Amino acid sequence: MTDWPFEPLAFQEKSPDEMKAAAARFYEEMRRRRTVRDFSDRPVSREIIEQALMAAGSAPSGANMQPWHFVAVGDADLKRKIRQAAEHEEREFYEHRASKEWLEALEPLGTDENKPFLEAAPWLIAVFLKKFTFNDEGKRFKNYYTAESVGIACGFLLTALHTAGLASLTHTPSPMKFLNKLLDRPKSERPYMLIVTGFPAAEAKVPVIGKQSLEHIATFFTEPE
Ligand code: IYR
Repeated sequence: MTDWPFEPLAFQEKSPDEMKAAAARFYEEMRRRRTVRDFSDRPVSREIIEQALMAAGSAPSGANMQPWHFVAVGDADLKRKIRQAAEHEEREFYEHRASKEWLEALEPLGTDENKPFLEAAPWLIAVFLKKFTFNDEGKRFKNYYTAESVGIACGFLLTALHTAGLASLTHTPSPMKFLNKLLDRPKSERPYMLIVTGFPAAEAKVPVIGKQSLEHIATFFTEPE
């Protein structure tokens, strides 16, 4: 048996009606979230970003190692440097690295190597995956299920930003190593995703794309009625 202290779970039970209503309300809220690529330069207070990052940091993780680090960039000069580096990699991607099949898959999204949103949006949040954690004495601890954990934290973050009334974009310039250098993060951290957030531009448009039906994405095995 573990000696680690345990405490009672602060579980908030809902009535069956409340459960149904809450589940439906959440779905309605989340299905309205769209990835936005046209951002306004309208400022967003640091406090909102901090709250969203705290929600992200509350995510479950392998052995509770919390293998993430978030760098929030609101500085215009740094955003410009990130844009320049990302566009450099993206130009390579669109002109050489991407397969024909990949470019065809991207066609409906209308993306290309130009990333003006990296300067226009008030905040860029670079998410780093920590393969190791170092304690105060510099001892190295391995983290577990890091990709799963950081993916979940990013899901929490996107949900928190949307709930706060912000638009967001998951941007994955590839490779992203330049983020370590520009943001002064150690080699033990792998850049995982660049999340762009702010208000959408007044004229922002999004592609007409659909989501698959429940029947398509899920299978149930239940007791016979
Ligand atoms: N990283 C490139 C290409 C790209 C790839 C996927 I998969 C997308 O869903 C969208 C874009 C870019 O950001 O343009």
